[in-house]
Amino acid sequence: MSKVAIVTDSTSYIPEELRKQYGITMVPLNVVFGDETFKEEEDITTEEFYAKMKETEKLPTTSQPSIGLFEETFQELSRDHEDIIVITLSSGISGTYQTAVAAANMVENTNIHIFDSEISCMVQGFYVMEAAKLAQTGADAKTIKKKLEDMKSHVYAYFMADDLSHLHRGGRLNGAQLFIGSMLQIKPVLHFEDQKIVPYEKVRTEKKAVAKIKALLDEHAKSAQTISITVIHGNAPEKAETIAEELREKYPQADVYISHFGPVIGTHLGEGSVGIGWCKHS
Ligand code: MYR
Repeated sequence: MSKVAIVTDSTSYIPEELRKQYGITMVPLNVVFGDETFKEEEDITTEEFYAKMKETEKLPTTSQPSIGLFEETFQELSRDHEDIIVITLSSGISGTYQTAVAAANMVENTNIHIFDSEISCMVQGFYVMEAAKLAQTGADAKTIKKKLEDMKSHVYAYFMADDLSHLHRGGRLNGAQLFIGSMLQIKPVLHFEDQKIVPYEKVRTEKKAVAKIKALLDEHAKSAQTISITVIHGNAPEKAETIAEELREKYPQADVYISHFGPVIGTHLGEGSVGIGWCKHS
């Protein structure tokens, strides 16, 4: 048992086997269909979610974990850990970070550190996995936090939403006012700036968006000795596999994974969305 417990929210979408192997505790966000609330990963799988999306007339919404759930999780972990490091999705798109901070203030006898990943999905997962691996080797909280801060300048993610109206409707698209009317019809490349989602480049088609994202990756991947890359998809595994295969061939030094936009993020991006995230190690 390591001294430092690692906690993440569900939107890092780290598979359960990996969470078990690395001792990662997951706190789920919720997806809400009408009057039914599902904790993602626990009450609804990604497959069930996308199937339900097709049947439903009223689109789902999402909500952050309750303060009580965070407090309960922290109380439990505080029994046998001196420190708890919590890695959340970006504070600019969800209240999860703030709720974790408020819950941490309710727990005594343990140092709780809340880290804003400023991103989400398996890219947030890069931070979580690194922290968990360090915790397992006995690293202390200060060392792990320093590593997480250092990683921020090496982590990138660009993505496109198949249907921008979901992001717009949920109020999670910033800086698009100037061309929002036309933009709902097109596939701009999106990214995070100051914790928020903003358009990076306005392109018309998915093909062009993916080509742009690959070009942005190339700037880093061609000079990297080691790089982790994740191709993220919203219920579009074939699309992701094609991109991943191409990247594996082009960058033999890279670890290329496929990951997904689960229920909460899928609610905001829609089915068919894709993204690429990477973390340059050297
Ligand atoms: C909540 O209700 O608190 C959750 C809100 C989640 C908003 C998600 C917006 C899309 C994020 C895309 C992340 C792409 C990462 C590569």
